[in-house]
Amino acid sequence: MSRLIIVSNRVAPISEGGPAAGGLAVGVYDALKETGGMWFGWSGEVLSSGQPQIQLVEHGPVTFATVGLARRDYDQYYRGFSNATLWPAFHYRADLVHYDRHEFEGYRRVNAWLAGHLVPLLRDDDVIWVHDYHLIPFAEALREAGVKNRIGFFLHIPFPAAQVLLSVPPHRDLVKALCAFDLLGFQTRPDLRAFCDYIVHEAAGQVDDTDGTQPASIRAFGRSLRAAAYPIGVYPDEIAQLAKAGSRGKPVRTMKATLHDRQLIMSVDRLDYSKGLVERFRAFERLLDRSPAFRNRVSFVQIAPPTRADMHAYQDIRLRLEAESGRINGRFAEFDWTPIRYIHRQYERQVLAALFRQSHVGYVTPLRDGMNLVAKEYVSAQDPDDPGVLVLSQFAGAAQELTAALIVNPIDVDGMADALGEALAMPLAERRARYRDMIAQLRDNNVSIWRDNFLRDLNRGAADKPRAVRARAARKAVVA
Ligand code: GDG
Repeated sequence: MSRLIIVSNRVAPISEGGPAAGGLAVGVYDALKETGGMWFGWSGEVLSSGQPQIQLVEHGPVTFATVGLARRDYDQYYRGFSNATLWPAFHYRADLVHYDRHEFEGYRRVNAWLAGHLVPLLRDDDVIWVHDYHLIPFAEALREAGVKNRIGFFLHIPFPAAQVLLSVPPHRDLVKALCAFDLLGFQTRPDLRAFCDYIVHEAAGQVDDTDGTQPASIRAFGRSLRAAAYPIGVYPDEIAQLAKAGSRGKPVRTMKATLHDRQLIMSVDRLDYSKGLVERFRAFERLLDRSPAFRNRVSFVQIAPPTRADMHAYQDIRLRLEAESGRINGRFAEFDWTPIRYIHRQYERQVLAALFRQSHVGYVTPLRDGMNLVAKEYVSAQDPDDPGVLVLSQFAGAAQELTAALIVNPIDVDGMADALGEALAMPLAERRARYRDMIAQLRDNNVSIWRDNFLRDLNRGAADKPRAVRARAARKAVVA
């Protein structure tokens, strides 16, 4: 069996039993353990002096290969082009896009430099799976170094509509670089459609017809590749176990004691402007404003651990949230009730799962999100006999699958307040029916299935000759 090589910006922190984090890290690590292989990427260290050295750590059949970044590389590749240009643009925030040509050069330079560290570690039949927007030029860099292996790419964030992508000056270089992979994976069909639309209308490329059961075949920039949607999942039964076990723990007992009989609305997000936190706080305020019966009857807990805290846009969203929660609490709080508990800190997975299980509403309203695993984790953690209700943004990738959630537009404050009111009052029979629909969906597409589908298509490409691409220059691509 071929070895699997995972390449991602950050390599999941390694503990005795493997990576400590959940979801993606666990799913990918399982695959690595089965086939044997390597996880390669940035260690998370920023070096102020000296030459970064590659570190190899073996865990059974898996090698973790990590390397630090020099300060300038961190600034240009990570803080700069990845997170100040691509992240906002791909989340449809053209207003926040910052562009500096030197940072783009740094982004390409670091991709080539990382690829250069991987090349000597590769064997001829290794299969390489690259993850996310930090590493778009990675396959191109490997190809330039003479690597002929199968290389796949999965984009965890949305792929924007062509008109939005055009706001990134080197958009053509980026899409050309994506075409150096053999297989591209997107979270949803709309993301795939946006990519194919760019190929046909902006790159004069060709996309074959597909009914969605097979990857689309694409020809552009003199290259042939395939692309499909592979919605990432979770392990719902494991999360349910974790939630049950955590329910007996101290944090949950404390929370229950302070809630008394009030209903609980829960949100958990990295503190990011794409997650729609300000609009969400305002919708909760609108609910209290319009429906006094909910005052002192409902508490909203927002856990928002810090992320990219050395970037201006993130400092800004933090200040705005602190101001909003302070203002709303000042307006409605009583001696024995704080309406919004906003907690800027990280908690253990088990605590989060247990809190999801205790809550009446999971409130997940990003302005844009590739998938949003929190939505899937919330549903997974519920008690099947007495489940809570998921209120979910139509712009989270998860809304394509979790259609039994209450789907909202995250900028429609009144619409979200309506949905919160409906969720808090929803009869048990309807809650159960919606839960059954969603949990079945999550079991049908768990994270192993996601990973296996992607790797099957990547490996299948090795056996087949790429299907002949039929020219359809005059026709719009039909991909969804
Ligand atoms: C990117 C895409 C896509 C959060 N707070 C804590 C904590 N978390 C965990 C959640 C969840 C994960 O972090 C966040 O995943 P999301 O999917 O919600 O969002 P991003 O971080 O933006 O992830 C996204 C994802 O990649 C996967 O493809 O779905 O669209 O943006 O698992 O539970 N975990 C712990 N403590 C916390 O305080 N332990």
